[in-house]
Amino acid sequence: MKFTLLFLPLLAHIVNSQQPAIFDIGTYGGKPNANIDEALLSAWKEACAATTPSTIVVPRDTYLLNQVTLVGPCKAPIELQVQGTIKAPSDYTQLPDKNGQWITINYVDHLTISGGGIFDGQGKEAWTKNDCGKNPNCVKLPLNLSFNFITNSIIHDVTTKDSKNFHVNVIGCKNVTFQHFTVSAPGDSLNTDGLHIAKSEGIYVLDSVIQTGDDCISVGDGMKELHIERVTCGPGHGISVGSLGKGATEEDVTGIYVKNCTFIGTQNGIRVKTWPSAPAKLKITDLHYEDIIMDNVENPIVIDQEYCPWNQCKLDSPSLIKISQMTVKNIKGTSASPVAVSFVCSKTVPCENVEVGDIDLAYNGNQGPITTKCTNIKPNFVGKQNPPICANAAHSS
Ligand SMILES: *[C@@H]1O[C@H](CO)[C@@H](O)[C@H](O)[C@H]1NC(C)=O
Ligand SMILES: *[C@@H]1O[C@H](CO)[C@@H](O)[C@H](O)[C@H]1NC(C)=O
Ligand SMILES: CC(=O)N[C@H]1CO[C@H](CO)[C@@H](O)[C@@H]1O
Repeated sequence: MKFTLLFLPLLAHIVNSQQPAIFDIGTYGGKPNANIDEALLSAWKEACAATTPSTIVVPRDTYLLNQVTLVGPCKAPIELQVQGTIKAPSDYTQLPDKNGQWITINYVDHLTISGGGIFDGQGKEAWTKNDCGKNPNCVKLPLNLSFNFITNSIIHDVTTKDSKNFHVNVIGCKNVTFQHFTVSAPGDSLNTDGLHIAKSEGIYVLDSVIQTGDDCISVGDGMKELHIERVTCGPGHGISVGSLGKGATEEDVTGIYVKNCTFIGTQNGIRVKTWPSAPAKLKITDLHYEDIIMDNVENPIVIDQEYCPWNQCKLDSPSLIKISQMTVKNIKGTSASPVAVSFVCSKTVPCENVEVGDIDLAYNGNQGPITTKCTNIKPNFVGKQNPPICANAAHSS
């Protein structure tokens, strides 16, 4: 009798809170240290068809995965709980679809990815073959995790490691949060951007650590409302809007908020880059950078409208992209090069309404005094600037 009294309320609670149904990949033939492409696809198919919330579990072991595309829409919220490690083949020529990504998730509403596990791209071999910076006909390496048209979703407490190319690609998504998300790859791994986010709206990257060989977060065209808060970057190339302008059909970028972030030993801190001699006439507006710590960052604050790596373009016709409504406030720390701030704006469409306030950056090296570089920009200043910013602006073109 006592027993019943104790447990009735608990049972009622379980029924009421509608525990998600569990779809363990083991049930679908997924075994540790073996390939789980089919098991994961079968589990996804059933979980996605369920009319109540479902959770797919990849248990605390190591599994091998060649390539999967998980497609919605699903009938109810769906969670992919990765507790263990999912490993890519180290030889990327083994991938069934050479133009595809490693794990692609498309058209899902209310997706959760969680579990504390690792997506291991095993990129070490592929990085040695990546010459895409120099060779336009290079072999395109697959992305690790590709999210397309995902809405109202959260990806938290998982790690993506040693991707062969960008770690995460976010396109056409809306209201998606990455939290306690870890990206881990060596500083010398090629083209391994942490998150590349474009053509999306309402994306949040919070409380995350991104260590990689290329951009920590790169923002592509058509991005609206991106909030990056309490993210630590480094090694890597920093948080970058762009490069933009190369494609004639690119869309405007608006509402980028970077707050309470730390950059450790990165090549850049915050950066906006656009191509000269490029067709796109875009606007980049509402960029806000606040409360940021730079720890030994080579180029802490950069606008580069003459971005032209490997001499892939000509500098004679300026970028047609207009940068405006930008604030850069409370940036502290150390620069690893003497140029602490570099604002190189377009001669055709100068930067407008850029507000700079409370900069406190020191240079500890011996390549001369700390300086700033400013062309085609007249920032409004608030608070204190150390070093003085655009002090030589009268001489700039
Ligand atoms: C955004 O997504 C989260 C997570 O699914 C959800 O809780 C929230 O209600 C969504 N916000 C809006 C405005 O739909
Ligand atoms: C954000 O940065 C400000 C200024 O450095 C600091 O006062 C505040 O505590 C930080 N907030 C968080 C949540 O880290
Ligand atoms: C982003 C990325 O490159 N992901 C890698 C993750 O692992 C797969 C497995 O082949 C690699 O192919 C991907 O390149």
